Amino acid sequence: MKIHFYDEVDSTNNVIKQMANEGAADGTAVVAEIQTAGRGRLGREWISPRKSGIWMSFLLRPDVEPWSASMITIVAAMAAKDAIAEATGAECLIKWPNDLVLNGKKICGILTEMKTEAGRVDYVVVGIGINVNITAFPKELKNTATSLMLELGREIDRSEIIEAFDKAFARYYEQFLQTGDLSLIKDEYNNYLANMNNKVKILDTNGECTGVSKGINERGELLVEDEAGQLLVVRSGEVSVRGIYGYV
Ligand code: BT5
Repeated sequence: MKIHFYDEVDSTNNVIKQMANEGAADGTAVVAEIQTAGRGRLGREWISPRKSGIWMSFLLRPDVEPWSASMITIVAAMAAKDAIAEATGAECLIKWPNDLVLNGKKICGILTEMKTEAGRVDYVVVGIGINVNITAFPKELKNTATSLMLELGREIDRSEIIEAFDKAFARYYEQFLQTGDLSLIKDEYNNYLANMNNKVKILDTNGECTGVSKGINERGELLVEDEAGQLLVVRSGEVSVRGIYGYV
């Protein structure tokens, strides 16, 4: 990755998109100290206070079909999990598809966006937010969000995590490109999946249902066994999956 450092941006995903439209190369990355309009999925807000997190996006130009680009979120989640473990020793769990959790609270979120042209991927932007040295969250996030500092009780060097992420992502992304899917990654992902073999609730625009999480398949879809013993295939997108006892 070739990283460009910024002080303040609206959203690092926006900065990378602009660079992509101007012809930036695969592997271009942006890190900012603060985001004034950090985004989650579906236009939700991502709070990104100054100097206390990793607010980072990078550009990929894989030669893949649009449907497979969402798998890159899974690739990035694995890399972020490894990076945090390597730099701090903390073992996060993955909340499918795009969150990392530590001690039951969200510590990292991933926002993957793409541009297509003539049925092919023109580019993919992967945005990662890791709460590193945040000391307090707004009231509405207190029960669901946390930071490495709050969990580990010490200040963490952000650059070590970025460096470890760069290496881990290169390794997993290579595996993804080699097969065009997640067949080399899914078993390890499932080892770290929150609620694996537990009851989960799937919420989408049509309502909700419950079943037992059986982990992801090689396309990154979540398999959930319903009460009748049928396997449902849940695609990422406008769904969220929760354990039945709360946020995770
Ligand atoms: C995500 O969305 O989790 C994706 C977050 C991606 C953020 C990165 S930072 C760099 C890049 N630039 C951007 O503008 N974005 C990316 P989602 O699953 O929709 O979760 C959003 C929800 O998480 C919000 O509605 C809040 O409830 C909660 N939230 C907001 N800020 C948070 C934080 N810092 N830590 C934990 N939870 C947060």
